[in-house]
Amino acid sequence: MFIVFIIGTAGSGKTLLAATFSEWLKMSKQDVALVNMDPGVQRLPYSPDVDIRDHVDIANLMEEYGLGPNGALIMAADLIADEVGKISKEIEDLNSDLVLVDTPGQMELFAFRASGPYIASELTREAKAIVYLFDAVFSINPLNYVSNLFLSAAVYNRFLLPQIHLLSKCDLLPKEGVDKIVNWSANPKALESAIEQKLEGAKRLLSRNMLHAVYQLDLTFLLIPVSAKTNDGIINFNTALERILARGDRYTY
Ligand SMILES: Nc1nc2c(ncn2[C@@H]2O[C@H](COP(=O)(O)OP(=O)(O)OP(=O)(O)O)[C@@H](O)[C@H]2O)c(=O)[nH]1
Ligand SMILES: [Mg+2]
Repeated sequence: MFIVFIIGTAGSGKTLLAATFSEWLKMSKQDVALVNMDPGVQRLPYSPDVDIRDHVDIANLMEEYGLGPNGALIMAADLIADEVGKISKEIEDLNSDLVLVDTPGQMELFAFRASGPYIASELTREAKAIVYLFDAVFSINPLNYVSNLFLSAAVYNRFLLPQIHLLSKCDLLPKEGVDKIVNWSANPKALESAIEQKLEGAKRLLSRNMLHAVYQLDLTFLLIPVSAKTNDGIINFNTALERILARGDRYTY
C-alpha cells in the first residue's frame, strides 16, 4: 500500500485532482482508494472510502462550544489527532495499493498542527509521498510564487517525505504563462529576474533574500504542470509518482 497526501493552499485544486487522478488510475485498472481528511468540506466530487466527517462534526462543534467556523476547524484538527488509531486502521483495512488523501483547504490545519504529520508518521509501514500543489493562477505573480515555494519547503520540513510539486489548474493560463512558471522552477536566474522586474523596494529585497534561503537549503524541484479539468499532464504526474513510490512500476499488477 502506498499513501499519497495531496496538500496545497486553499482552493488550489486538491479535491478535484484527487477525484480526477483516481478516475484516471481506475481506467488503467489500478486499485486506488480515496480518503477525505477535510472535516469542513460540504460537497465532494468523489465518494470517499474513508471520511473524516464520520469522526468529527464541524456543525456540532460550533454549536456545542459556541465556536466560529475557523475555531471549530482548529478544534477538529486537534480532535482528529485522538482518532488517529481508528482512522489509520480504516485506511489499512482498505487494503488498496494506492491511497490518495485529500487534505483540508486551510492547509495549516493539516500540515502545521498535530494531526497531519502524526497521521503520516503513524502509518509507518507504508511508503508515503506528498503531492504539493502550486495554483497556477496564484503563482503567475513571482512574489506569490516565492511565498508558495516557502510554504512547500515548510511542508517538506514537517513531513520529511518524498515530495512532488505540481502546477495545478494549468488550463486556466495561456501556455506562455505555464512555461514561464515551470521555467522559474527549473532556472533560479529566471525567477530572480522576474522578481527584479516586477517588484520594487523592500518587497523586492525581501523576496530576493527569501529566494536565496530556499536555494541555500537546496529545496529546488521541477514543477509538473497539470489540469484536473482537461487531464493534461496527469500522465507525467503519475510517472513521477510511480518512480518515487514503486521504483517506476505500476501500483497494481
Ligand atoms: N479550470 C480548472 N479549475 C479547477 C481545476 N482544479 C480545480 N478547479 C476548480 O477550482 C475550485 C477549487 O477546487 P478544489 O478541488 O475544491 O480545490 P481544493 O484545494 O480542494 O479547495 P479547498 O479544499 O476548499 O481548499 C473548484 O471550483 C474546482 O472546480 C483545474 O485543473 N482547472
Ligand atoms: Mg478540498
